[in-house]
Amino acid sequence: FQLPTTVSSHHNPVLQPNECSSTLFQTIAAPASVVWALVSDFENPQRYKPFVRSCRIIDGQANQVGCLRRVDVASGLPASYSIERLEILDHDQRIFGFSIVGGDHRLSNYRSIMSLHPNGGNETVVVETYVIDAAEANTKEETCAFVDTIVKLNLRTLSRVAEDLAGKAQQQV
Ligand code: A8S
Repeated sequence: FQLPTTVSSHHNPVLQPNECSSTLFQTIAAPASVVWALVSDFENPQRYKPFVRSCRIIDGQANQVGCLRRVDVASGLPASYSIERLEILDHDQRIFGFSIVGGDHRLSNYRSIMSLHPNGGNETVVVETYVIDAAEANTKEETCAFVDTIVKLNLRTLSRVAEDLAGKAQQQV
């Protein structure tokens, strides 16, 4: 898979010495429109993020850049909630970005960008790149390993939910 040059800067961030970053890929057997409907719904991350218990917009208008959501996560995690800002929502290029601006967790200065790429047939490649400050008591490797685990699980769940939706849509034809 060749990343289009139009989005390559999003996935090749310039890092400060205390930051770490990772890029994850997920191929999904569903059309980009179906995947995009899930990814771009800033108000409803629980549709594909298994740790999210509930979410509501707490400032600004839903799905307008700059709006804030409060995400409450499942018990058993090292945090209970997160405040997140919508940074990029580009429906033409299918690019979505958000940052974490508050909460009771230890993720500092987290931001993530996802881009969707139709891959022939009815397949979509999702590329997600995040940048985060290395947590105070942890190394960059530990911080990224923790975040990788969460993001990979989200992407795998996104794949399952989107494929499920695409399959159902086909049955209705
Ligand atoms: C995302 C990505 C991340 C979410 C993390 C990294 C989080 O929701 C969870 C556990 C935490 O300790 C931090 O795309 C926080 O949502 C599952 C509450 C922010």
